[in-house]
Amino acid sequence: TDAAGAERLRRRIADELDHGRRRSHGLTVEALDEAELVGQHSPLMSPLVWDLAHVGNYEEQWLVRAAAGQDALRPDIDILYDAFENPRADRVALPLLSPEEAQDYNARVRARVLDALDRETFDPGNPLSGGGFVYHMVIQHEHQHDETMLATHQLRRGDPVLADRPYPAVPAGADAGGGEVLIEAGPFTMGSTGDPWAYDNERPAHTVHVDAFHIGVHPVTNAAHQAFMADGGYDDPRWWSDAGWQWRTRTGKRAPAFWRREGGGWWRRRFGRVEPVPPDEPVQHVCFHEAEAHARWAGRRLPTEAEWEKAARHDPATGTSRRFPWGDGEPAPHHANLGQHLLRPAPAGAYPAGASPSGVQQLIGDVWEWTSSGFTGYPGFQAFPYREYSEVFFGGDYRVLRGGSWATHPTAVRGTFRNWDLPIRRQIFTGFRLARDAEAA
Ligand code: AVJ
Ligand code: FE
Repeated sequence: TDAAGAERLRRRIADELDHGRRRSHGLTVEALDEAELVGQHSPLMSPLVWDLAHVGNYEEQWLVRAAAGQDALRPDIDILYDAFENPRADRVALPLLSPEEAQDYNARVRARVLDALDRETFDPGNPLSGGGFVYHMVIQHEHQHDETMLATHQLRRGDPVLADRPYPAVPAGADAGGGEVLIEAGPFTMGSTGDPWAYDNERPAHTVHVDAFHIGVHPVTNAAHQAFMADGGYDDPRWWSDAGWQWRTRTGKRAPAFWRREGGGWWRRRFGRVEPVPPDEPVQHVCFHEAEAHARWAGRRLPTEAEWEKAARHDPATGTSRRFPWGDGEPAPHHANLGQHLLRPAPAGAYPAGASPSGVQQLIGDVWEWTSSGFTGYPGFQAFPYREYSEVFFGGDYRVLRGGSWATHPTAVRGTFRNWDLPIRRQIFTGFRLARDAEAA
């Protein structure tokens, strides 16, 4: 019945809200002392205590005020936690809530939300709460900030505070090189119209024709990127765009972020631990320019956003698009490396069960993948419920990232999910995959 469906959805939402908050606490008040929570670990990032109260303030604005129609608890702090009013580098100087005040505020907001949730009907005629949309938006928002907080942790100096776990067992016969597969020319359905988790920028579903192309079975590995480096790739302007070469010369970078060379090998710092760079893991912490240069050196290019989504979702047998590469079912641990279960990508070949119908692996999880596409609205795009989530970024100097990383929660990624960042950014958990045009028949 409808009543049973609404009750199931209320339970799911309450559970996911709780999981998100536990995760936020694990990255803040349970991990670090007050000085580290209020301090600035990098000018690229907010103090962690800002993210903590920002997710509570967002929840107040969307679930307490907009969805439940209640009066504001703390209208006075909206301005402090408005991302557009305060650039990240400036947030440390604001009169922010202390960690204790933030936890207390967030708990008061959450109590109001859970109380209102009991009466929620998810009326399909309500654009905000129909199907659970605005609750899903708030759940995803907290997990997106948790991933951002992990990037802050990675930039932080000092002893490790996050528990590490070893690799999962890589299935026997896994091929880390993986080769490439051909995706035949033809139309596919890009984006989604009815998904109650989809953000405005994923909508509406529309048909896109994609020419035939080849795409890598796996993301590019550390070993492959070291081959680019060993061949002088960072010093050869032939492989770089003008903007890329400017970045390369201005910054002097010649390796992914957090790498250093020592004793004839490459080492990396990962959440405060220094370890040899593992050859079979997808490379991460590379910016768009590095990805593009590597691809050109390899005689390849980055996939477009439409190519990436077709490789991930299109089922040639039925002509339909799936929610995930493996089907429409929710991500399970054997499908993909998601949810901060590991603090790292898994080796190439670790998730054969997550392959798309075309045989492309590790599209979801491990590392976000740079595409060659700028961030724009699909035909018929309508900003909802606010322009500042997506629309204000359209047409800027951003590149679309796809697929989520090991740090992305399963609720905050799917085959249609679109992320974006500036082409110089590399503190995020981002790698890339190679593609090329198919020869004309
Ligand atoms: C979609 C990851 C680019 O973190 O800037 C968080 C998500 N929007 N709060 C970001 C977001 C509002 C956004 N990205
Ligand atoms: Fe936010």
